[in-house]
Amino acid sequence: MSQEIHFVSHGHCGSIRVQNLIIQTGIASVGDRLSPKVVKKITILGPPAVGKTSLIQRYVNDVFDTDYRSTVGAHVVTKEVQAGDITVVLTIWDLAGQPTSRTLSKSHYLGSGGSLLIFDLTRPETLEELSLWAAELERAVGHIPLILIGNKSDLEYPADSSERMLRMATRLDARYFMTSAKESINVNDAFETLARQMVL
Ligand SMILES: Nc1nc2c(ncn2[C@@H]2O[C@H](COP(=O)(O)OP(=O)(O)O)[C@@H](O)[C@H]2O)c(=O)[nH]1
Ligand SMILES: [Mg+2]
Repeated sequence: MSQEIHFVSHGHCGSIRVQNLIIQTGIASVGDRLSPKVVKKITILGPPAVGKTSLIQRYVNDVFDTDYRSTVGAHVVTKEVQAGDITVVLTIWDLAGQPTSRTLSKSHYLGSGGSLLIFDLTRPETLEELSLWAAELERAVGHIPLILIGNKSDLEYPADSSERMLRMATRLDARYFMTSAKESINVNDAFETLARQMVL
């Protein structure tokens, strides 16, 4: 089950809604059993056009579209996933309006239980830019579970990409995946690995 929340300004408006979600949840029924239900915020970070919105759309709605540019302001979607005995309600915070790591409002990072750091495998410079995003995130919320994602694996990319990705993952203490939002490769694995890391 998924639910979309759109709003035009970030900050209090967004956090109030997320808090409401926390208040409303607590116990979920899974089959004939009751299981704990927790809400976790994950932030999706990375430079423009690496495929952040496409990965979220693939994971939450299982679709791929070539144009998501119209979104204005913060954009949050939710999705429930099972991690062991725990039902995790992921509130997934996309970036909109193409902010940089420094211009992104601090409220966007606050409360994050985990983060997906996304780069474009076909543009190696986008991997290097993730250092800045990771630094700003850590300044705001300390060290949290991170997944490094090299997206667009369906396209041609430089041969040394996986080596460079592994080095960055080691530096960030992150797990890593090569994904394609277009061909639906590794997308569920990446989100669900993060969900498990946040609660288990
Ligand atoms: N070939 C390919 N294109 C992708 C993939 N993911 C995103 N794109 C394209 O890359 C562009 C930017 O994607 P978008 O999700 O808007 O990036 P964002 O700015 O990071 O949210 C769009 O034209 C997408 O269709 C992918 O896995 N493979
Ligand atoms: Mg986007």
